[in-house]
Amino acid sequence: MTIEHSKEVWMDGEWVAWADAKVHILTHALHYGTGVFDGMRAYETPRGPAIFRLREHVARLFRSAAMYRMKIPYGADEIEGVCRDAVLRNGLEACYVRPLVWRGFGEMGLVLDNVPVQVSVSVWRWGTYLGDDALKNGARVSVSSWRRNDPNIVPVAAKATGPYVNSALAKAEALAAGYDEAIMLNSNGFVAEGSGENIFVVRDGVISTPPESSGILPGITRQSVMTICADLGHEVVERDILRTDLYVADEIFFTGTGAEITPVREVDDRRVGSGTVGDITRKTQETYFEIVSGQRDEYGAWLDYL
Ligand code: PPE
Repeated sequence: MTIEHSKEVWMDGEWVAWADAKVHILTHALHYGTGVFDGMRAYETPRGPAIFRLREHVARLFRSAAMYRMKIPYGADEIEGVCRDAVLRNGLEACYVRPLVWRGFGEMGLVLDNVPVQVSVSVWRWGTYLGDDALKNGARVSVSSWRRNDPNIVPVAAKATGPYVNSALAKAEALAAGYDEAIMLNSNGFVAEGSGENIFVVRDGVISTPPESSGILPGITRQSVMTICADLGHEVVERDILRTDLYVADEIFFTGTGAEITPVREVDDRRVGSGTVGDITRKTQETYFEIVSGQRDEYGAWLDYL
């Protein structure tokens, strides 16, 4: 589905019209995938739009850039300011915010250090990531034949553009087979994550999620959900998860900026638990939506009001 056009994009210090936000065909990142990005959501609240965990997302952008030997020619506070302005200037209440840092036009070939680093921030309206039905009733997912990127092949803790072909192949395979999303195993055969989400598995009241050392993107929603679940009184453990753990789970859910908290109702055509959304998933999702919409003062520090 093509996205609805917004008004303005910030590119290298200037606000440009949506239609003019263009790059040269010899952009290094277009050929070699040499870019990093982040993604956050702005939500509508009673006090106007607020960006969820803006500071943490921008900090991760800088860590991603460092892993790829890129020096962002702006400070974190400047990028945070641009993200805020982007939402306001585009007149959007709820939207997705995408800072992108890429190797631009200059030198070609497999060099990094002499190619200029460019930066943009775009915003657009983005609905539910896996569909309204999946958000409400759960997604149908399959274990991918594609393994997750390995941290000794490309940095996986960085949110980098090129390595997302791994996710795109897994997602395309899942969609072509009639599923909503893919779950990828890592090169050791343990569950890593979805193509664009972290994963949580509940059994006998204990919530498990793969550790960062399993080669996942250290999700900001994941970290938030670990806090929410602990605050709700649940034990959360980071441990290696087997594919078969998915088949005997009581509940499974995805977390991500796009996916928010999406229940999983089927894995490889096997029903998860009773096949309906479980209590822990439901409560966690409800709490998350209350937090992002500004209804939970105790989590107020997670919202950056514009
Ligand atoms: N793992 C992967 C592979 C991933 O892409 C995401 C975010 C996460 C985990 C969750 O991270 P976080 O958003 O910090 O909780 N995926 C982005 C995908 C966007 C896109 O499709 O483009 C997102 O949700 O913004």
